[in-house]
Amino acid sequence: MDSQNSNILIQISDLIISGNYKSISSVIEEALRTKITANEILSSGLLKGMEIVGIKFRDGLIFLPEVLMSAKAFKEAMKIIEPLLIQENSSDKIGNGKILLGTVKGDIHDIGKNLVGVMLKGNGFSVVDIGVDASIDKFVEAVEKENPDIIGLSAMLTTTMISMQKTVQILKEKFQTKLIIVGGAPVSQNFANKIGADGYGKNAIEAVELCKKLLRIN
Ligand code: B1M
Repeated sequence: MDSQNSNILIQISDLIISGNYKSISSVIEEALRTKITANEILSSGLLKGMEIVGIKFRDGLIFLPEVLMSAKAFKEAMKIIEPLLIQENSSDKIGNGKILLGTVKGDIHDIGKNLVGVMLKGNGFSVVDIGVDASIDKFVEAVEKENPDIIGLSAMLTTTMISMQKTVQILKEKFQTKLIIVGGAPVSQNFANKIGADGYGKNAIEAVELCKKLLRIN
């Protein structure tokens, strides 16, 4: 990558860190004009920036209002690159199956879940997203209405892992044969095994691979 491209990506990461949601769209447009791909913008710009936001927040260097602005900037950027990400990550397969996604009760983080949805769509899955802070009842109703092939639960807080566990337990009681996958920063393969989920995806790419594997799609 030439130095002009890496400068723009650093600029994008800095705009996420500073939560500059007003300027980010024009810089993303500029990056696309210089032929930087949406995947590069995501991984080397947006996600790099958000990682630093997380570290600064953890270390008490920034506070909730700043993190909210960073999240807003991330979402502004995603509005532009989402269709391109779907294109860049698309397989020629269509009609791979239906995935129901939601962030569990008590948790309002949705950037990671949304990204999982984008990558799934790019790989021919249809996605039904029930949003954040989703109660067990909301999951149950959505499963009854949508009859998805796989239910995907996201949790980003250590405190909401218990919500995830309860949701998986009730969904498994009600819909014995439905496949359930889980993910999110505090979640691990061990935790997934412990709560009886059928799979764990560390990131959006792994989530797609997992859905393909569970539904036996090559
Ligand atoms: Co919050 N937050 N936050 N936050 N936040 C974290 C998660 C935290 C790690 C920050 C920190 O301390 N370093 C920390 C959690 C600590 C813990 O519990 N271990 C934390 C905290 C404490 C909180 C609050 C409690 C703060 C407070 O109020 N005092 C509060 C909780 C609110 C609530 O949910 N009830 C809170 C609030 C917020 C904001 C609203 C300000 C905002 C969220 C905005 C939004 O999502 N719309 C926010 C943000 C932005 C973050 C950080 C900085 C970034 C999260 C993010 O979007 N990452 C985060 C720190 C961090 O993670 N580094 C943090 C980018 C995203 C693409 O990655 O979400 O990991 P990620 O998703 C990945 C994978 O996890 C995986 O794939 C995704 C894509 O690759 N994945 C799945 C996710 N879901 C999946 C599902 C799958 C498979 C894979 O299958 C179904």
